[in-house]
Amino acid sequence: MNYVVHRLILGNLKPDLPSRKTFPTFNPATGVKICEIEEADKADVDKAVDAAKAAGKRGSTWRRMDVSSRGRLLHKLADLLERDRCLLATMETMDTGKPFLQSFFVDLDGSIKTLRYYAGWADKIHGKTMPVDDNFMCFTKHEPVGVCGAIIPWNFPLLMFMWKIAPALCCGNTVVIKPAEQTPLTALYTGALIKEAGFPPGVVNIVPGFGPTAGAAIAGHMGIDKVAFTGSTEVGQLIKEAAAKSNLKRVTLELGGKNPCIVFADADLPLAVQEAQKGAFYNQGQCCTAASRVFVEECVYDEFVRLSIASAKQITAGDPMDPCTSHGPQIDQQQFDMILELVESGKREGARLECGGYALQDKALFIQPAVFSDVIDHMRLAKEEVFGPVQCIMKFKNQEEVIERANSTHYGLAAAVFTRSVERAMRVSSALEAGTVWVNCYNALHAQAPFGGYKMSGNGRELGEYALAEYSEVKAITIKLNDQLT
Ligand code: TXE
Repeated sequence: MNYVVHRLILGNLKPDLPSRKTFPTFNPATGVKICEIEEADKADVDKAVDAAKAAGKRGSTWRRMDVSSRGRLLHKLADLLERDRCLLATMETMDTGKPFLQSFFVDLDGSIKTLRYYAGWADKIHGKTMPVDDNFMCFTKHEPVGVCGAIIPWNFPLLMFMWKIAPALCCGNTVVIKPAEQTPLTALYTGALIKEAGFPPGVVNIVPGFGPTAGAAIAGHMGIDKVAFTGSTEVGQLIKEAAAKSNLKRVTLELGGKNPCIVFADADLPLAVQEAQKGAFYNQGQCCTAASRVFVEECVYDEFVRLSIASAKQITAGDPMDPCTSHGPQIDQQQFDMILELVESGKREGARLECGGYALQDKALFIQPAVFSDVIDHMRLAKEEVFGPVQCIMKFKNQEEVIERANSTHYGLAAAVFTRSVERAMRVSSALEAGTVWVNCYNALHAQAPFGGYKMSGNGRELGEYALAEYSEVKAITIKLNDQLT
């Protein structure tokens, strides 16, 4: 295929968009170019912001729309995703390399559920009435923030798109969203579905382009009132800086993690092995929630390592479109090289590579999942986000020690505890500095539950009721009452 996908800016825009450049998107499983995408730059972001502002201004169709109708539009979009589920899953697999069944069941399922969850909220967002001193009546209204910018990564392109637009739209905002340059396809296709669902023009504007150009233009834009970002911690810092230096727009960040997964001796060991490995290798290890530090109590350590090696050896990498494949390629050469470099650093620093950790020669960006044992806290493998299929297993002696070690990181996104003791599960999950703690499970994410990080893993929460606050302004209205009436 060699055609150009036109930018889908759904505002009142003329086709004479300022930038005419294109960029390619590749299938990471084959290295073959899928198509060219028209590249949005700063001038396009300006136009998208104008369209978003116009769509959200007082008196506009979107602002006047019944809240229940807003909810219906989100449901309609979910219906269209269900209708085109197979196509979207295929596109997602071609663009990211993730196994088709995962695209179909996990990414599409999560995307549809996120839309439906926030569709349900659209007519349930309300303020409070406060008893105030003296003769006044005071109540709050929750209003849209305005134009919401969103910058998303390549590891879950469609799902991240929905995590950003669904709460924003349900609260009545308009959106300018930039998909990652590696994976623009499902976002662009969804643009057509948004149009088909009947959202007014300009409510969602999609600007595929690169970080330093289109992304930076969003972060520093004077006309954008809030920006939501998912990506690296380094870029998260740039986003916050750009927000501070422009208009102090609100910022929510979902960044990296170095997530501890703690396995106590009383745990169901086969379950812990299976879940910890799912945590380490899911989506080729390209998850901010990846279980990248597995701490195992010393009396079950050797058994845990043995079972983990046996399990990792069973994983076969292959064509992501084949339903039997559970492991695909890394997203691009840069990520691939970085992962193998970290594997080398682990070997150099004295960790024991038990299996995998090498490039599959015939398959360009494929890495055989690696299990390292004897990883020590000071090693790079134990400190840096690998973002690849590398499991690091470490030993611990007691509860206090492991909590201390688990928390000794700048990150605080997710954590897991495996134990049969409810009391221990409660104590340890309370002590862990992480936005999410899973007990006897891993990667259990739900549209209803908040997600976000402590420390340098981010600011704010996505999903659940908590996300509504990120996309709403609270207005307090105070009315002086006639003294005679009280
Ligand atoms: O991330 P970037 P990259 C982590 C993971 C990975 C590393 C690098 O450790 O190895 O980040 O990945 C846009 N202004 N995560 O380079 O650059 C970019 O176009 C505004 C964790 O892909 O942060 C893309 O849309 N935007 C993560 C998005 O930011 C900019 C998911 C993410 O890209 C920009 C992905 C700029 N100056 C990577 N520069 C997670 N939390 O799930 C780039 N972007």
